[in-house]
Amino acid sequence: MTTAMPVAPQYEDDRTGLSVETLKRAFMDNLFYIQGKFPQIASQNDYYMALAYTVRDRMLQRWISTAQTYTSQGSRTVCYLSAEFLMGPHLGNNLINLGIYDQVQQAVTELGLDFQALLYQEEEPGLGNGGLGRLAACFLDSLATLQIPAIGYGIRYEFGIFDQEIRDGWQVEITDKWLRHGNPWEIPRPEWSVEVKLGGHTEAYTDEQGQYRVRWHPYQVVKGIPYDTPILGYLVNTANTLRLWKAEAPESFDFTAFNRGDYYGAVDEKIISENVTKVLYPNDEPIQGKRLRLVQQIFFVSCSLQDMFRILQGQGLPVTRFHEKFTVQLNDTHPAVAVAELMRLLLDEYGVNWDTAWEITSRSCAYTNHTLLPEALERWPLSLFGSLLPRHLEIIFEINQRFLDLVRQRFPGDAGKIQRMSLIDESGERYVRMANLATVGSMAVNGVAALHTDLLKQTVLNDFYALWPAKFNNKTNGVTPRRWMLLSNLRLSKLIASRIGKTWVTNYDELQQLEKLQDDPEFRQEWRGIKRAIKTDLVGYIQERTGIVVSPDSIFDVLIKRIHEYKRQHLQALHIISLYNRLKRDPNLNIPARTFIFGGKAAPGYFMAKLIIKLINAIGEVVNPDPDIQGKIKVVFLPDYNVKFSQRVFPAADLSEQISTAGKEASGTGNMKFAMNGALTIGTLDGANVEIREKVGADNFFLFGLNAQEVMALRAHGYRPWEYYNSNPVLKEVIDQIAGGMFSRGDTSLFRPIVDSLLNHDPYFLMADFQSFIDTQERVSQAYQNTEQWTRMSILNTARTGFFSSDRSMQQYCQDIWHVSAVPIEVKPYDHNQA
Ligand code: B1H
Repeated sequence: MTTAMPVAPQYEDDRTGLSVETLKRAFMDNLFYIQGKFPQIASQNDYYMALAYTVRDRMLQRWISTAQTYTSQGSRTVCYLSAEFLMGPHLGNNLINLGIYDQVQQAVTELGLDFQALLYQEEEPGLGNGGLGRLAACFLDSLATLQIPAIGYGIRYEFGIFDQEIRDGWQVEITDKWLRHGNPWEIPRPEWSVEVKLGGHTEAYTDEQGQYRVRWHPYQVVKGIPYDTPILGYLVNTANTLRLWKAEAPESFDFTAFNRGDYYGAVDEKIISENVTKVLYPNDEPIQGKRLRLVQQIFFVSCSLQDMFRILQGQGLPVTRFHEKFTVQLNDTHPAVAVAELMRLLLDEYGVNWDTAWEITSRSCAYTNHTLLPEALERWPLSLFGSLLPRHLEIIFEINQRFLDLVRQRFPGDAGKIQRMSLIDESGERYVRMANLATVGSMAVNGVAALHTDLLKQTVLNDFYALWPAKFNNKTNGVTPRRWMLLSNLRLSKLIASRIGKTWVTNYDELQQLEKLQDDPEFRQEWRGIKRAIKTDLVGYIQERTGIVVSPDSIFDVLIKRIHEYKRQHLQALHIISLYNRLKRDPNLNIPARTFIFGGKAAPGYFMAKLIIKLINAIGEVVNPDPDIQGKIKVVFLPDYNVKFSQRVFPAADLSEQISTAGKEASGTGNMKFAMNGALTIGTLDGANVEIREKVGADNFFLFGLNAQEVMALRAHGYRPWEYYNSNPVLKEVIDQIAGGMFSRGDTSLFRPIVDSLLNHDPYFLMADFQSFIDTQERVSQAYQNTEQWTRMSILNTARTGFFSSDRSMQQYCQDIWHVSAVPIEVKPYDHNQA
């Protein structure tokens, strides 16, 4: 437009200004113009929305400047493909990263509103199951903070992870309607919609140049619409994009059905298409092999890759430079079909030859493995895969043939290797192996903790490691100190800042300066005072949610994570019962009071996990009201564990339970959040616990149990859980009490599956680790009584865990895998004349 436009106002702009007065005016304006409400009738949610829009306005300029800069500079960009992004509430985090938390708090308070209540009003986008999805969210925060051009690509599930209620001790799942009040953080971009083909058949033909080509005639087409959310870095101008795809029916398909007079067919088509992004599969770790899940995968992968080609072409670059412009990180195998889809786009849509297409693909993709659990390694029945993705299956066969030729050349006569490394599992019903596809099609493969990467090389991907040792690398996970310290533990962050300044928030090494303060009694006292204040807040929350009264002077012993047998929540249950037995016998036993706090969701179809929840609640019902033990033990199962709730719990913990069977937990990230917030860990040598212990020092970590080698050896030599039961009277008593109905009002069948599993198979070695766990818990109790010493250990945990900042993880990915560098953003003031 060249005609005269209004000139930019000279006074502080209501959409960008940061003074308290301007913030107040902008907030009231948004209440009026966006929510259409006036204070007398405005709901808490109206106020939340008005505030969210006020904050979003202040991000938009940065977001647009960032996009302009990346476009004009043609910046190399990280594309992080993940089926899950567990972002947690945006509002508080955006305030922190914008650096306007205090002003906004003041503005809202001066308007007579409860600031914390408004933050709490936000319905969190629960678009993930657990650690894997939350890791993706931490990575986006760090990438923006490091000013790295990055796009997070995923799925805009209409229903995220279910809400959990506890009724009569059992988990009940409630649909997560997170979008019901609208989502102020996203902007739909229908103009960048793309189409994804499914089903049908392929047809070979020869093009005008005499080239062999393939045409795919799909049975169905689904339209993907991108929804963008800005991801702001901490105190920088960079605002990257999280782009999530929603599925809809393409209009053209409706019309064909309409023209046939098939109204219901047309509507069906619409419903079928929209189902694609309806709901997140709520299984953490084990996969289910459902057709719709594969549709979700190809849907978001194809949308995202097509979007990258649109960007590439928008910058006037040829498709053959794809790998220079983009690096595509596959977050586990859920997006692994990207290898085949990128090949297909290059071969069939852009007419690139095979060798060039393969070169581009295998130089673009990199794969992160997150699990060694055999049942969690994704495989798709060949028949299902081929019926949905006939062209991709052809391409996978071709990749496989070429790949196995290479293996035969390198390892002649090794038929076992061929069988194990093939992209197709032919041992029974045929399957496509997604981990093998991802490994073959990637330039780099990484595990998520040092031990995990070692085990990956030694076991699951050992053959691939022998073939391509240089492809394998470790990238230990991290968590963002913005959300997990600044935002969730503002009081501790302020204490730290009062002594070492504020720059530790982005220079994680600086936390080490706290080490010397361990000797400062005044600092220790302040440290303890903060912990106690936070615990007192949690006491109120626990009472509100469960009615259980607990003491802030007890040890807050916390086990929060998805419920899974390998994570061994039931080992803690056994410990509680043994402690209860001791106290019943000797009520004057000299041990500090403990509050056992649990939280976590079980996959809806995972019977044993649900029974473990019931067992924990059942123990609480017996123990909590028992006058004999004088309130020395309280057992609390807090319902509906999610990001929002976890932000209250990590800072309040004294003891972090990281008790998985060694070799089973790839990394863990909750373990890092606890340690950074000054909780001590009781844990096995599993996942990142190993590195946490190395960093904080063995004296400041409560180690127990078998290590991964010992677990494997015990399994190999024939493990007999019965023997532990027979030879350990403490353990025997506990098991007999569960079996005998002590926690089920005499019902001896209710917990039988747990007892039987432990006595007969015990695949996660609870019986073997029991005594070591009990003994170590006793050491914890003793250590807690030395208050000064405990505080020192707590300070050292915070001081020495800066390494677990996701900034460090992201720097390592950038250097070793992605080869991208920072692109600082200058914010141009909004110019009405140019708009
Ligand atoms: C992790 C998963 C996972 N590993 C399948 N694997 C899923 C697998 O919906 N699915 O099908 C969902 C999730 N999640 C976790 O990743 C590991 O167990 C943790 O140890 C690790 O810290 C986390 C992040 O790397």
